[in-house]
Amino acid sequence: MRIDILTILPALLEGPFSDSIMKRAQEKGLSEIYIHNIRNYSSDKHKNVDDYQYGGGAGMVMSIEPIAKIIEQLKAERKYDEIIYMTPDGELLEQSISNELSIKNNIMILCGHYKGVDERVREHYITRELSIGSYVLSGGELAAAVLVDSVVRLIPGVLNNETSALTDSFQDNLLSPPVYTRPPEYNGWKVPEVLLSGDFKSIDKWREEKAIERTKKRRPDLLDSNEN
Ligand code: 6GU
Repeated sequence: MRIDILTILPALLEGPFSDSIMKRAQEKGLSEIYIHNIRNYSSDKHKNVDDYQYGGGAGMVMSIEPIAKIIEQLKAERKYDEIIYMTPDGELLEQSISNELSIKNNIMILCGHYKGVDERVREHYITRELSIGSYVLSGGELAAAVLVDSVVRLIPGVLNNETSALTDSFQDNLLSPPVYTRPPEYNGWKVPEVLLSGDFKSIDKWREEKAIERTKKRRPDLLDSNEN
């Protein structure tokens, strides 16, 4: 999968993809991530990428021109399955959306800033708008990093069996059960007996019960959505 991210703050995206699973996915050739600095496409002599909004009001708006230029250029090179705009007023990101995106070939992601982007960009180029939660971030970059991480780890071959995405929280609308590792007792705090029993049928049953119990307590909304 190829992912192109358009941003005015490329430095914010240097870290998240250069370590751990995201790094390995790129090394294995399973994902290619390109960061494009929108400012490099500004024809303005001051390299401006924003302007005052028509009609007045506080806050700058990201201009259409440099964004259109880079989108047109990338679209001329290959077909994009989705051109996503990261914005707090977008559709709420859920595991099902990440699953859907993980089987695409080419995705473009535009990171919003200031008061947002000129509406004509959204009307004419954007195919999908996503938010990562009901709170406001300074820009779309951290949200884009969250989206890309959640998608790339689902690409077949990125995770090995031990870290398989199939057992993740949310994949079956359940939170994960508690986990333990050595030592079996620390400071008098014991690992549940059943996990040491070697009886895998009982262990599976215990894990399922705990997953349901935890979901009921912390995210009952997930159980409701199972019934739909
Ligand atoms: Cl996608 N962008 C911004 N700026 N804030 C957010 C968000 C996105 N999702 C949640 N808050």
